[in-house]
Amino acid sequence: MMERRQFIKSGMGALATLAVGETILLTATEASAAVTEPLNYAPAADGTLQKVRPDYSKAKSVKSVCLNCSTVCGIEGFVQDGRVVKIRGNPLDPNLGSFMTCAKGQSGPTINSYPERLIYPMKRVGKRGEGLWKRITWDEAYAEMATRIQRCIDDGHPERVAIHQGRSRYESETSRFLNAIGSPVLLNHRALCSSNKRAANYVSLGETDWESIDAERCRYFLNFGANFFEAHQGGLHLVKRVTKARFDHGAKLVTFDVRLSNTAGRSDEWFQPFPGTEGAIALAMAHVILRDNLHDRDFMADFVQPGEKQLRTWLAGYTPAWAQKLSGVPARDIERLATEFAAAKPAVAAFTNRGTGAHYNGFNAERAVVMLNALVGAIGVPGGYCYGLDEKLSPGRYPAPQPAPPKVTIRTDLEDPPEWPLANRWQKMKVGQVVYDYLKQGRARLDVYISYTIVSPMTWPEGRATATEVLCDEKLIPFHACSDIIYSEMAHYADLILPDATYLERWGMDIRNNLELQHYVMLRQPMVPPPGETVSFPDVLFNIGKRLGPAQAKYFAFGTHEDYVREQCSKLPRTGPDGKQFASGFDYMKHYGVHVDTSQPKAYHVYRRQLDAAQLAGTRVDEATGCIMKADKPGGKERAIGLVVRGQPLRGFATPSRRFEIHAPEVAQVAATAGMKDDGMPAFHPVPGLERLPRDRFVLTSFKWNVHTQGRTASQKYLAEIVHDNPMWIHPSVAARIGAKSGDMVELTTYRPRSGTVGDQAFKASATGKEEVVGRARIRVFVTEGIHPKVLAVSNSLGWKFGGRSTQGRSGDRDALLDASGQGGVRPALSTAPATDDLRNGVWWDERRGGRGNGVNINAILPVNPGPLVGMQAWFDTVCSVRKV
Ligand SMILES: Nc1nc2c(c(=O)[nH]1)N[C@H]1C(S)=C(S)[C@@H](COP(=O)(O)OP(=O)(O)OC[C@H]3O[C@@H](n4cnc5c(=O)[nH]c(N)nc54)[C@H](O)[C@@H]3O)O[C@H]1N2
Ligand SMILES: Nc1nc2c(c(=O)[nH]1)N[C@H]1C(S)=C(S)[C@@H](COP(=O)(O)OP(=O)(O)OC[C@H]3O[C@@H](n4cnc5c(=O)[nH]c(N)nc54)[C@H](O)[C@@H]3O)O[C@H]1N2
Ligand code: SF4
Ligand SMILES: [Mo]
Repeated sequence: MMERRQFIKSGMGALATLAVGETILLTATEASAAVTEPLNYAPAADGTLQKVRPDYSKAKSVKSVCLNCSTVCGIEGFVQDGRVVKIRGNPLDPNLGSFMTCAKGQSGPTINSYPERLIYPMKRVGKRGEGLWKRITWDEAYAEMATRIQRCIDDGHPERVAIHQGRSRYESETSRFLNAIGSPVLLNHRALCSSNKRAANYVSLGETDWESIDAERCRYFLNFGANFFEAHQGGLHLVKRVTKARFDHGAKLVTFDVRLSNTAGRSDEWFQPFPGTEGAIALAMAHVILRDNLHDRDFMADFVQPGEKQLRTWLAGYTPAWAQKLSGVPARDIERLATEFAAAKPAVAAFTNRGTGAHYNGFNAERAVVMLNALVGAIGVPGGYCYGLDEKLSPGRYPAPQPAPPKVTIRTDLEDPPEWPLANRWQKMKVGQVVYDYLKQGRARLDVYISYTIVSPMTWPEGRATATEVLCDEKLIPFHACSDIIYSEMAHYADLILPDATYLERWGMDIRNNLELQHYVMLRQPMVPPPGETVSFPDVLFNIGKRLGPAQAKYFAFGTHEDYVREQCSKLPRTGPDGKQFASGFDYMKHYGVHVDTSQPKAYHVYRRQLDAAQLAGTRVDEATGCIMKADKPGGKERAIGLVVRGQPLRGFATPSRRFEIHAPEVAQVAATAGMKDDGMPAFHPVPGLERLPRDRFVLTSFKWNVHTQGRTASQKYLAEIVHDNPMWIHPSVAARIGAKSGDMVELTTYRPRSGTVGDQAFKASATGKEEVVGRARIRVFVTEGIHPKVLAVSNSLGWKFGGRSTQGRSGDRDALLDASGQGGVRPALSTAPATDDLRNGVWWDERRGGRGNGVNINAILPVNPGPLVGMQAWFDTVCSVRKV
């Protein structure tokens, strides 16, 4: 032990002074390299931290894009003395349209100077997961990765190289890298996030994964499980417009959430459905709308499949009384809400988010909600359920440097698992949560696993069981390189750590749906240079690419990521909206941060657009369906490109029938290939295991805080100060039952899901058919009326084991944390600035100092549970029991 200590530096603070070739032991209690004092503080003469008042008038302004959540707001940063001292919104971002940001946006710069950032590339020297690292050079890191990847290519197995990304904004860059080497295995997080919602929009509308509600003009919002006042992929943008609509013309907001979220609390009416019954409520509303003839007869006749008559028959059994029995929401309220919604048509919107989607039956439930808009003719109309066109970084508008590698065409089970045939149907959504099980089962083999902005041991189901087990197993993952900004649980299980630049220190193009219904694009540019030896991940990939054989290297000859982005901007205008002239599109973007294409009208009534003569050339009309058919080439396969409506050749929807598809024959066909029976209608399927839930069993759900984003923000101390622990919300009736009050500790036990009801098998169904425990956790409770009596709710984002003192809730001088063996902390001589370190006394929630601690990671005991067809993780369906300890 003594000998070992002589060459091993210990603790994260030591990282800052680590020389190349030196070894460091990173223990579970400490995390990374000291950089500078916290934002807006400076060390005084006596060594204490003093708040300094920044003078923004002297600061340099840099436009960029926030990425503290997936809403990606346009921002403006103010830089002084090499530091970002302030962020505000960029009003040119059409979605944001103001100087406002949320609390997370404000705290973004704190991550730049987090005293425990990773700043050097490091190579593992002990056993994987032991935490023993050697500082290496980037040349060594690139060479090692290039050699391993080249071996896969030379062996004819490029698909053994995978990139696994969480909320990345670099799909264009990562795809280029994998296309160059010939691997299709770009794994992502969509099945954990929103794949049911995306699939539902695609099935119904045919051409978008995401609605852009024309909220400012909307009169009635029916919100099924979106918490857009706190979370939501675009929440800030929606809140602004919903609020305006309510003030301007008294728009009504109705929310279905099992929990009194901030959105529920700000709604005109809040209903708490039994989990997984949102689809039933939507179907019953549809029943009422048709029964009482409140629908838009013309729109349905012209544009909806199936016809009104068939739909009436199909909906007949889905009565409000039936939905009340399942959901607990009173039938009279379902009747009333349906009537109000239809009366306010067409400026109305029924929409969802994960409260509806993250269930076994989420795909159909989402479809049923989207259907409500079609029944009342609210699709694509002012104030209604709209959608934009061209919301991708298409190479036509944003060209990538040439030559670009051809798209890889091979498929593998890992990125395209055959059990979930709708996962990759419209866009590559994958079924990320089964990846580790597949590796375990030998269904796929990987030689090189590159992880980027993902912390599966924290944010994924069975994170600390299956994910960690596989990440530790060198037979299953022979080599793991992790790009991260802090020493996360992902980095801990890597062989190579690739320290990244933060979103305020790097380049990138960004785009998302625009609630103003026009195409736009944003530029992310470094506000300050990346610290230490951190390198932006796309540059890491490009630098590896340059070291591969000539067949691959030629795709990376263009230069750096900055050059890549410059090329992507090359077709953008050079004259600004205020008449300013620029030398290039890149310069335009650097100045404004945003470009909005105002040359096209707002995307209302997309489906009513007329087909022009060129589009109509060589077409024929199918008499039975009214579809305008065209072959892709002479004698080639015909497909519908439009619809004849009242004698006019219109574009219609981009579905196979060119109609809004409530009935989607494609879903039925695809389901059959996977051995499932499905009639192609958004029928209601109860969640297996949640029907007739025994009195002592509950449904465990989770939710997101307004000041935290997934596994991204716990290291931002100002946010961790606001929320650092996550007691479980329980209803007073549950509290009485188990004899607990707020603040008491309880033991929570979770159980594996049972088989499904539509011919499918739960992915990891209990083998015996009997109740099987997934895991147990101890957690404090918060007793509140604001939760459904059968639901227990715990937030995610917290309970880190690694990541530094802010995430781990550990305060103090790092040297004071040293244990008897000299480990667990940092020797004073090695720490850069312990006296000015805000984490020293600032982490007042440290349990050892009488604080409440850093919370519980609930994902450790949530089962991997992909729903049928799309494969989205049924996060909110877990059966559990609870007892006081
Ligand atoms: N129980 C429960 N779990 C959930 C959810 C839930 O509702 N309930 N929600 C799910 C959802 S919607 C999603 S999208 C997933 C997301 O979960 P993930 O896919 O894991 O994504 P993040 O949490 O954003 O990724 C966090 C990791 O990225 C690192 N990181 C942050 N910024 C950077 C950077 O600039 N560069 C690099 N290289 N790394 C960075 C962080 O340090 C951390 O290690 O979580 C899911 N997990
Ligand atoms: N502050 C913050 N903003 C974020 C994120 C974040 O982590 N934090 N993450 C971003 C990402 S990646 C995503 S995917 C979005 C997610 O955005 P949302 O989907 O809006 O947020 P969630 O918290 O995942 O779930 C929404 C709501 O569903 C409720 N819910 C849980 N179970 C049920 C149920 O059975 N039925 C009903 N009706 N409701 C239920 C929860 O109480 C919660 O309020 O947010 C994005 N924005
Ligand atoms: S909502 Fe907040 S955290 Fe998300 S992108 Fe906008 S400012 Fe950043
Ligand atoms: Mo997400």
